[in-house]
Amino acid sequence: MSNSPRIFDFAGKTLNLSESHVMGILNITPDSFSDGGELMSKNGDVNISRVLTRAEAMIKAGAAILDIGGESTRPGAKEVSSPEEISRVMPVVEAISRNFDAIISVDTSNPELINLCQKSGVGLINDVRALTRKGALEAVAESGLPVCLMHMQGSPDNMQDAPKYKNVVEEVTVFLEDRVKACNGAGIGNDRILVDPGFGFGKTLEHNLELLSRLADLQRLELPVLIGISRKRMIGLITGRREKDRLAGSIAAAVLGVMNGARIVRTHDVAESADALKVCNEILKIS
Ligand code: 7PM
Repeated sequence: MSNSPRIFDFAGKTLNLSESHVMGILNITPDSFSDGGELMSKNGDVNISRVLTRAEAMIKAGAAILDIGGESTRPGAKEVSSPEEISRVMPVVEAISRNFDAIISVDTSNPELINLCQKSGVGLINDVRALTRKGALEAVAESGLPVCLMHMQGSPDNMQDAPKYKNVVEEVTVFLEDRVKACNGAGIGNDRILVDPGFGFGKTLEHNLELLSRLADLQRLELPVLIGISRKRMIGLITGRREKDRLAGSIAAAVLGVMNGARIVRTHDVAESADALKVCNEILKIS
């Protein structure tokens, strides 16, 4: 964990990943009432002016990246059609790209959406399926965009049924290693890849704790690590709190993650996370 500058290029916008940064979550789905639900009206239309207000607040609060998602990956969530996902995400991408200069990440597994991202000011494809959907690897390769590869055991509709590992840290690392090789084979260089252990995606509380405790083992991949723990069930199980009351627990987990090597933290609570990461960054600088 060196403190020498480590510049990552998000399609023209750069971040120094020797420090940690906040990625703010913008969910454009009708079911995520605790955060993004109100960004869509009942009839399914995206409320662009509300999205822009939320985006601006996140940027002012310190988000370096905004992660825009139109598909719910909650356990048991219904799959969204490709045209529906595109009609949720693209107007938001275009509006944010026109109005702000934060890095735009698109949370998708859909090659048709990935194809539209290159010319729309997007800086990162964030895929919880690690480019395993047919055509996704080729679409990212062709786009020239960087990608975040996330580990998941199973699929969103069955992943929490009975997650099982012999050694969760090892299996997650090997999976990510294999997906990095697949990317390299398709022409996506390591300078365009981030990795994410996928907290809550086919993992029990114990698996999540082991991953967080040994997150530094992922440094074996020599790639920047992104984590998403914000308000997740693991925080609820530990603290006994409902989703909206999981801020303190989420911050503790984020800080532990950064001190174990994570450099991008995906979160609903940008202002609080940005303050916490400023403290982490000062410690990283002197260690
Ligand atoms: C249940 C599971 C409910 C997951 C909600 C979620 C991540 C992500 C999401 C993550 C990356 C949520 C999520 N989580 N992308 N997308 N890493 N890279 O909390 O951990 O929003 S969806």
